[in-house]
Amino acid sequence: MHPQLTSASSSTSSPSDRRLSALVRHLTGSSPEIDSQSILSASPTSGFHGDSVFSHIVRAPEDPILGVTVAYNKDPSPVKLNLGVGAYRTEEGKPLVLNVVRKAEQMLVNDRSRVKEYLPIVGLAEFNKLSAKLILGAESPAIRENRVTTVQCLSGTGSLRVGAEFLAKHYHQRTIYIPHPTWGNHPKVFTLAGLSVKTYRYYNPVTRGLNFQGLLEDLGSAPSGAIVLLHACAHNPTGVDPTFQQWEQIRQLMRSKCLLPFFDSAYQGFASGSLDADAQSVRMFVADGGECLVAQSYAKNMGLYGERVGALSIVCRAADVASKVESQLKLVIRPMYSNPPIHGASIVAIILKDRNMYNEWTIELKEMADRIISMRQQLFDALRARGTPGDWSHIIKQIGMFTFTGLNKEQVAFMTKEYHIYMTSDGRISMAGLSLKTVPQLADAIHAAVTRVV
Ligand code: PLA
Repeated sequence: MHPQLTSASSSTSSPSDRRLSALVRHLTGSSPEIDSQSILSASPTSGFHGDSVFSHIVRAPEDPILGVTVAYNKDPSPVKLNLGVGAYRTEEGKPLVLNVVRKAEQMLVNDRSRVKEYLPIVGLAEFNKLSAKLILGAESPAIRENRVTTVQCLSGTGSLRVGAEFLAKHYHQRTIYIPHPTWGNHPKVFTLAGLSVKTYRYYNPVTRGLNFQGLLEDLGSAPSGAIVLLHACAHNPTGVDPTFQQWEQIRQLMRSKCLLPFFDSAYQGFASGSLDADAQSVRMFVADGGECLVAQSYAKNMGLYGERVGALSIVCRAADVASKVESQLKLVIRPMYSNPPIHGASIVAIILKDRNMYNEWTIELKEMADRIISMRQQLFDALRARGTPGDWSHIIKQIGMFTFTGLNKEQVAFMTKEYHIYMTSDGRISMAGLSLKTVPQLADAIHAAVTRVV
């Protein structure tokens, strides 16, 4: 043993103190050798007094949406059904990888010239251009005039977060109005980015439709310049969207008050089956020449959930502004995750730039949307056949991935306990997780819940 270590082994110091001082000497260079065995053998608590430095930490609750999957995974029942997270399932209840995505991946694998170099901070240039075109339309004057900056981000969530951080740093109004209710992650994303979150009325639980009057009143009394989060289509969780005429009124009101639109487009193509129809709200706001932000996700419409592919576009009034905005977006992204992943964005770029691949995609997308729509009819018919009390027409009126059933927390808990059906406690069900085989099970469960649990 090194003499210094030996001398440290006085009878007054404990073995853990000795290990510690040996480590200090080693790290400061005063001891070239060290009894590494004694350090490695130190048990986690032996050298330090008291508990873990993290022992005060309280257990956080599971996420209200993703936590449903955690509970579902723990259930050993063979009939369990997960209608919590919005993830598309086939008629056989399996996750779906689109054929066109498999093809694109094969092309990527076969192309030996492809490398794994870092992408630029803003991501894959081709992907960004094509993404802007997809949401704003091929003929968009804003794109033609170079007034749009688009950066590749980590799916819809990452795009919202980057946009929010940018606004918190550079926009004069720090308040964002989000609909009530909205996707549960919205308030967290915006608050953590440094914005102050307020809500505007959106849903009327009595009509199970849009509270249009409330929406107009709340946006009408928002301070000038405030940011407003709008679901581009297929509002989550309500499945209720404004009509074209209502969008037009919202646009006029927002422009007259200089409210800044921040669109969340997580379901383009999923609401109606048409990519263009589902982008109408966004395009209406861009057509008037005004400014807005759009967060896009390819999780649902291309089934790229875990690849985390999305884009943030900021539409500006002038090209030089857009280019300065982009320079600042880079400063937001670089310290956050440096630059985005390459694989998913390459898949999207291959599909969007080739006419045949694109057409194939739209067919597969329409099939998914149509299957969801047919599940609405099936569930509605099944409840009617059972004479389930209540008006269930909202199931066929609502759009997109979810039905906001109106079932309360207790009824949801009952359905999970008695029927092994998993859904979020606000009564939202993912229609994309249903199949012909499971509709009767869900209808039985809803019937029992509304007749037995008040
Ligand atoms: N915006 C809205 C309105 C969403 O519903 C979701 C996903 C996202 C953004 C983010 O999606 P992404 O980051 O995966 O692109 N909402 C899901 C999943 C489908 C989730 O909660 O993360 C949901 O079940 O509500």
